Amino acid sequence: MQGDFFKATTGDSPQERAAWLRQELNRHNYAYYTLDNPTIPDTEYDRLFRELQDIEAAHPELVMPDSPTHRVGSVSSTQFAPVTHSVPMLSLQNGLAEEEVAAFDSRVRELLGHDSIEYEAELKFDGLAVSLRYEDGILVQAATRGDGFIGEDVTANIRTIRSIPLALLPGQRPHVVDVRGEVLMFKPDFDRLNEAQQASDQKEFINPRNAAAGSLRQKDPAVTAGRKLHFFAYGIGTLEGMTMPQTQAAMLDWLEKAGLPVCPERKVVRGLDGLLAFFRVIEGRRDSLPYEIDGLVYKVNSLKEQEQLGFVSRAPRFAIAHKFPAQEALTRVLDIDVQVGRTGALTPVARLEPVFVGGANVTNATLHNEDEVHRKDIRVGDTVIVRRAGDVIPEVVANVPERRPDGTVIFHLPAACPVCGSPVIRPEGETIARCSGGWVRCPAQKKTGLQHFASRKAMNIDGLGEQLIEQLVDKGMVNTAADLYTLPLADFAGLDRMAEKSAQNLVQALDISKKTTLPRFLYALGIRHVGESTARALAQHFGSIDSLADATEEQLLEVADVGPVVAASIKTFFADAESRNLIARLRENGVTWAEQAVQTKEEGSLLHKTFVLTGTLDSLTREEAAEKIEALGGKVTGSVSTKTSYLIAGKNPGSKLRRAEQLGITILDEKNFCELINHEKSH
Ligand code: 9MJ
Repeated sequence: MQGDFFKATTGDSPQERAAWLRQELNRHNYAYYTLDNPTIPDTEYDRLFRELQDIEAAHPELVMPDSPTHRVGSVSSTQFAPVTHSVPMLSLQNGLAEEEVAAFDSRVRELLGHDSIEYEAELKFDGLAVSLRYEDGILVQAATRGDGFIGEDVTANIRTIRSIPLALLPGQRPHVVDVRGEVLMFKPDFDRLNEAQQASDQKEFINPRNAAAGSLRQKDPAVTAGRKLHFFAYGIGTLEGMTMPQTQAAMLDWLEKAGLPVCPERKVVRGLDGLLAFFRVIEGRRDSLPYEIDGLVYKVNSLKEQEQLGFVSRAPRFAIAHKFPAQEALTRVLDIDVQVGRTGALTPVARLEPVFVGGANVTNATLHNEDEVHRKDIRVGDTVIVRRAGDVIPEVVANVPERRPDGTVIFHLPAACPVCGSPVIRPEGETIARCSGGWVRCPAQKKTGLQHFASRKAMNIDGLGEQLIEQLVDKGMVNTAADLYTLPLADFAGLDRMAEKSAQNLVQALDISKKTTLPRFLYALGIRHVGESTARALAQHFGSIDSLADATEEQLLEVADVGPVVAASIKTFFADAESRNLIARLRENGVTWAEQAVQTKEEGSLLHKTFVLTGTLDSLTREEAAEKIEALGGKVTGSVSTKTSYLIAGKNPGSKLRRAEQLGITILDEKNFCELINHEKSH
């Protein structure tokens, strides 16, 4: 769709198209590099750029002196003094697919006349390329890449970056060295910066790269100093007074030895297979890296061979960037729907023209809440930047104001629930608006509430999914969770796409689910703010549902992790006759759980110990492990931090294991963990 969309705005002849592309690309260049305010995602820019390159290749007469294909990077602004790079800072050829990397490898093999090539593989940082000049070991100048030949003097700002040494280490001080690398902003610093921008009503940055660029190109170095920037070195331009190392790997080792930050995630590998294997390792770790990368860079390791290979037009022949699928793309908002969640929360959702981003087709993206829609000013008809990174749900990052059609209207949530028509209420000072119908009147809340009730960590009713619940509610067969346990087999068998056998299985699953635990039951009730871990804490503290139901606010506040908001929510839930009635009916229909031993806050041999679980355990599920820890007074959290006491690592552990290793946290395998629990139990 994107191609057609853009084509529709221009003429058809190659000449007209090329002129339009030049104008567009120059405009985007200006917005990107000079204003630090990109108007389109990189992928879209690259697409337009490649289209212009193709037209110019087919029609050399159309090549114009102002063509952006003649530049490596940007137009310099007048804010900073120009710096001419003594060795140009070139860009890299891009490989988006394995075939392109394979073609690169065979080209290199052919040109060098070897069967297999030694490469140095490194990460491709998504930041801003700079060149740092050290004379006799002292940082004397720092420049951005600019157009590759002339950059901008950003020395004062670069000096504020703490990881950049102002002097190289003694003994490693050549007469002149230009260090090439990337200035970047780490993800947590980016999040903090945007929170601060939002709090002070300033424009947020679209991604860490733009934030890094915007921060580096500040007139006032004090502003740059306030933004946490980092630097990774990956190359050398000019070098005088020292012999150049013989390989890329040795060059990086030397840079490190001289006191410059070099990313440890790098590897010398052999051949295409070696490159692709390292690519897959890094791909798997990408989301747990604290900074953004957009791919890997492969460089022929021998510098002599690099020289032999030389350059083609704008890029070296000895290197290629193997890029991940883009995480941002451009598409159009077809509509803004409003979804009603389990607790009645109304969430605006953008329905999008389908777009391939982050390795998947995206058709919807959450807009979170009404304030967020207004802050980003997203309207139906807008062209927007959508982002889908890792496992994160797709998000609308920003709109592209220039592409807004006439006649768009500001979005507002409806005054009545779109599902049940009950009034929508948004209390003063809250961002979330809710349907006031509750699960009794609002089928949307009823359905999502039942889905939650049946979910794996709640009553774990195997086979009772979204579509079945939809039918059960719509046909009026189920009104509350208690009704699930009274339906005869024949009723289930009569539903769409429900064979006799699946109906039998479902009845059996319902039967099995009746025997549950108090924490699961409490969690299944869907009390607002009572997640799995709070449910476990409440069960341990009160021991029975009746004492919890009768607890005063003071008693509730005695439970670790229960604050005034949670306490109020629990009180409200049990004050409602509907809730008490539901619990009574579930019990009448056979839902039971074992009595739970009451554990007070002061008891438990694992008190004040914090555990994190990763990977799969053989003898018990993660929920069971968590129950055991909490039964002994310990706490289970989701992420590793300096406060973590133990990491329990099962089979196929995730990135948490590496983080725990980095922080020096005690790591237990399943056997150690069971020993710890049994030991503590017997004391
Ligand atoms: C990035 N962006 O991380 C190069 N790069 O080498 C790395 N860029 C590069 N190397 C030669 N790791 C030109 C650009």
